[in-house]
Amino acid sequence: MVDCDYDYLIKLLALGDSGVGKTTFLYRYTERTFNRKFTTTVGIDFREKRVVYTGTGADGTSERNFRVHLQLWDTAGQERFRSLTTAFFRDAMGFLLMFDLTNQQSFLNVRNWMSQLQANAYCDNPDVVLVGTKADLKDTRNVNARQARELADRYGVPYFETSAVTGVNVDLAVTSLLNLVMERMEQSTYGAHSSEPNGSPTTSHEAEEAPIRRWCSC
Ligand SMILES: Nc1nc2c(ncn2[C@@H]2O[C@H](COP(=O)(O)OP(=O)(O)OP(=O)(O)O)[C@@H](O)[C@H]2O)c(=O)[nH]1
Ligand SMILES: [Mg+2]
Repeated sequence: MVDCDYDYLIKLLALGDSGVGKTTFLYRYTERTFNRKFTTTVGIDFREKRVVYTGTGADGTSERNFRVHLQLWDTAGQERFRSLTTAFFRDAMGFLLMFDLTNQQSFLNVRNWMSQLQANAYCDNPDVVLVGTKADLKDTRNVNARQARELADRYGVPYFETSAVTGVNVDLAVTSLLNLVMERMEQSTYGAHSSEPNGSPTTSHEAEEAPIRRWCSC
C-alpha cells in the first residue's frame, strides 16, 4: 500500500564534486547523526523525511500547516556518472549545491555545477542553496568565507557553512531550500490565479504541465 498521508511530495537534489560530503550531509539531516562509513555513491540514491511547512491557505493570507514528504536525491559526484545524474536534475524542485570548505578545487567547480544546473534543471534560475561542508575542520579549511558569500550573492542564492559532524546549519540549509521551493509554488499559484482543488499550491514547472495535478500519485 502506498503511504500518501501528506500534502506535498517535494524533491530536492544534492550535487557537487565527489567527496564533498553529500551522502554524509543527507544522512545527518535524516538520521541526526554523523556516519563516517560511506563509500562513494554509485549513480544515484535517495533518502526521505517528513516535515511540516507553514504556508498560506487558499485565501492567500491565512496561515496553514502542510505535511511535506521530502525526497532527497543524492547524486554521485564522480565524472563517469555525469550523464546519469544530470538527467535527474529536471525532476528536482530545489538543489543543494555543495563544496568542501577544505578543498579549494571543489569550490572552483561550483561554477561548473551551476552551469550544469542551468542547462538541465526545470528552468534556468532554479531554487538553489550553496552549502560549504566540513566546517568542523577548521585547521584544514581552504576556502575563504567572504569569497564563498560573494559567489552566492552573484548567483542570488543563500549560503550556509555546515558540518555533518556537529550538525551545524544542516537543518537550516535544507529548510531554507524548502522555503524557497514552497514560496515559488505559492507565487505561481496566487500570481497565476490557479490552485489545486483543495486550494493548495503547485510548483511553477508542474503548474505549466498540469495545473491541478497533485504530486502524490496515489
Ligand atoms: N570532518 C568531516 N568530514 C566529513 C563531513 N562530511 C563528510 N565528511 C567526510 O568526507 C568524506 C566524503 O563524504 P561523502 O558523503 O561520501 O561524499 P560525497 O559527496 O557523497 O561523495 P560521492 O558519493 O563520491 O559524490 C567521508 O570520509 C566523510 O566522512 C563533515 O561535515 N565533516
Ligand atoms: Mg555520496
